[in-house]
Amino acid sequence: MNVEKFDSPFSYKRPTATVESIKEAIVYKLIFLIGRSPQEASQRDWLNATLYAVRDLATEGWITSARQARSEETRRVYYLSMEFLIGRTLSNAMMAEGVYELAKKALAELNVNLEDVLEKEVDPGLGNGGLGRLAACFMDSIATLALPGVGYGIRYEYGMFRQEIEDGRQVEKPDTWLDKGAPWEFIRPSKRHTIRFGGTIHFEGKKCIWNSADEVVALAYDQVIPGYANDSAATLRLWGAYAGDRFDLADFNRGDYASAVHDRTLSKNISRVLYPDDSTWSGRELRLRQEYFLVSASLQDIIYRHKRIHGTIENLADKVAIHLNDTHPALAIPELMVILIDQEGYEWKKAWDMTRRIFSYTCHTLMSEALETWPVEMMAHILPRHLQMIFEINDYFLEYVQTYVTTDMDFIRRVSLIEEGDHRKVRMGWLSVVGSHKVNGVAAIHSDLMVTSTFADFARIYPERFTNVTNGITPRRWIGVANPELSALFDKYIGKEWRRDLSQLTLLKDKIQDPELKKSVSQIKYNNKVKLANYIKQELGVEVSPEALFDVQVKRIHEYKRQILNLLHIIARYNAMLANPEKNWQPRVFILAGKAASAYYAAKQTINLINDVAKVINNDERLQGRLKLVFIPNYSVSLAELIIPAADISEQISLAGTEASGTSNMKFALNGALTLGTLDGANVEILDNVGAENIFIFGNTVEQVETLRRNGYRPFDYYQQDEQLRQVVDQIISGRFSPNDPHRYHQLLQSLQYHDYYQAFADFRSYVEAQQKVDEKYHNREAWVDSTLQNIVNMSYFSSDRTILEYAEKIWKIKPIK
Ligand code: 26Q
Repeated sequence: MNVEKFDSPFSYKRPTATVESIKEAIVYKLIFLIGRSPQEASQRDWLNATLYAVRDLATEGWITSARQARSEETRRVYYLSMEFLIGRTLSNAMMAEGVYELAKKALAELNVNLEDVLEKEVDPGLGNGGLGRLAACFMDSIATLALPGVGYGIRYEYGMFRQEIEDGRQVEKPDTWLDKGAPWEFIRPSKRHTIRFGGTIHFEGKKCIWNSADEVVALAYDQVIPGYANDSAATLRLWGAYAGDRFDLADFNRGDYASAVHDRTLSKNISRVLYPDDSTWSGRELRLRQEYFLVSASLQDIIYRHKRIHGTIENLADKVAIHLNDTHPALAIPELMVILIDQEGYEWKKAWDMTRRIFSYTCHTLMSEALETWPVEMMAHILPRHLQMIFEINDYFLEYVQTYVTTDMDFIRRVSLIEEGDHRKVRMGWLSVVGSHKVNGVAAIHSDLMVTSTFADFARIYPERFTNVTNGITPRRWIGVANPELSALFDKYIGKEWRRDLSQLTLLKDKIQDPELKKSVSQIKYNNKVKLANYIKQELGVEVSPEALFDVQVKRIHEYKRQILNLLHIIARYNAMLANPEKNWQPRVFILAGKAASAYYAAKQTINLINDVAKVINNDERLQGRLKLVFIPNYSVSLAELIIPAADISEQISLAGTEASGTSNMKFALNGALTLGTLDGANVEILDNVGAENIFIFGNTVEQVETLRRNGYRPFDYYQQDEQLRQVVDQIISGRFSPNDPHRYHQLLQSLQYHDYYQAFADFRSYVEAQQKVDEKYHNREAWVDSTLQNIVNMSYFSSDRTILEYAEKIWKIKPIK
């Protein structure tokens, strides 16, 4: 017994990290928490027992770092995000606590294999893609840097759908991740807030009164985010919706207990399901309710905690920073105004000054069609007081513009928070800019484009407000967990510090010509490819050779990401191989994965086409196995951990100016894949860091894309003039890959021939040429491994620790907990 961590008079048995104590802890959890004997325990029981044992190790540091932060009364950041794609937690937590090997031994002594058990852990899909995964990497960095920060999100009962492929087509199945229990959660029954919706407002003098119509209760579920080897942890608090104590009393009194209870279950709809990325914004009432649910619960929580620590909210803006992960939680701006004015009695101008000091906002897109707007009518119905507040903010803002910037009515109309027209809409992006003191893009090129395109008018009004913070990824998960062999190699050459300080990778630069190191790096890549090949064989029944070049494109399926361009080249290569079968073709495996939003027809067609083409290619014996194409179903964080370390080529081929940053591009390069990409998003900065000899850049630049668009882009001309392209397109249209349904891709291809909004045809030739350079380079395996290493050692800039430190210093103004 000892009492190191908490003041007396308490004493408790601290969990310790030895094989013996971990083994004891696992068995204890198994028997007393799970209620199973070691003889009867299933793999899942062992998983949960291990998880509880490891959770204990992180919990003490978590509680003490939270207490420490409270006692320092320091400024904190609250990261509001509709998505957190945290992935599996156990192996990451074991590494953070430094007990991976110990736990492995402990389990082995119990005749249990750790790796088998890890595979049983669910991977909660509480996000769509990049934005959600970024939030998870940020939480990991906040914890590791011991920064005072809390993440707030929604505990969706159903996360991102499970993707199955039936007959080549995507089928969505519910993701029932909670069915197996959620052993890492701490439920906080006392942390509950009431969220109000609907009803009416009226003024009593100057005071606005909101009589809401419905109420829902938000209940907190906390998750420990352990910092790496620092005895500290951050909190991710996810809100679940409940009916609270309210019954429909009318029903109840009528004796209709069943309907009264039925009504309660309707309340839970709010946190029922994650919305799949709509790609273009389409307003849905439930989504608006979800966004407000997150915002209202989180702000009540923030203010409650602030008052408990400081006893006043007078200093709120000194102590609280709230970050908006895209516009999805932007209602927090009017919400705080409503709290300060209606509840706390602040005068308008003072409340507005506080609000703007508190908020900052990250924009994750450039495509104007993806900017969030809400019909005024819908908002009036669900959030009448907030709509009223937005109108007030708009009046105040437009008056400022007219006084200090311009009286040009066109300009005023463009920057108004309300889009006028038959169906008036609230512009959430504009609201976020106006209500924040800092606005950032997520890669240099994206932030530059923000101030010249989407937000150009606002950059004129508030030039000092806009800034860039290039995205990053956590090395703990994307090397440590995902690539244990590469981690061990780093440990051997430069020690373990790189996990906490990725700039240590530069130490490898001196050793880059070490033949031993080169050999190991290529052996590790090979081993990772074997693992992936085995998975492909097991899941898809397709044989792929780890000797082949693995060319990988994994991400959400979107037209702007241009999976179709990838496919056009694959078919062109197929044709070329058949035309010249004797040539010494570099064997290749093309690997694609990703989900299409369920209502996104073109994206679903793309998946269908990939699978149709795969069927033809993989069964064509004339190729002698030198070309393979596989679509791996149900892309997720855990699949990314398997696929990315096995890649030789990372496809980052979005149309220049469309991918805000990308983050998988960073994960690939850090794991030694060479990028084949356009000058888009963070590819530009990857090029700067790894050097032009170690990356394959192709395609039109942003300027060329714009010129083409301005001058009337005619994809049909490219189709006519490029024989190889024409052949491919004709084949798809003629049903070569869908003989039983020859018209299947008419529409998809027609839209390419006549519109091709993302200019795939324009970049086709340049892409094919770049792919030839890839082959040539791979032929010289020495040169390839050199480039692989150059990629790895030059990626330290892309650590999310660097990213988070920039946010902490430039935007949030927060410092580490002592
Ligand atoms: C829209 C309408 C209704 C419901 C949901 C949505 C929705 C959901 C998710 C809209 C957008 C998203 C996600 C966007 C996203 O992931 N953006 C990516 O963010 C990454 C992190 O900054 C960038 O690296 C990527 O470039 C960007 O595409």
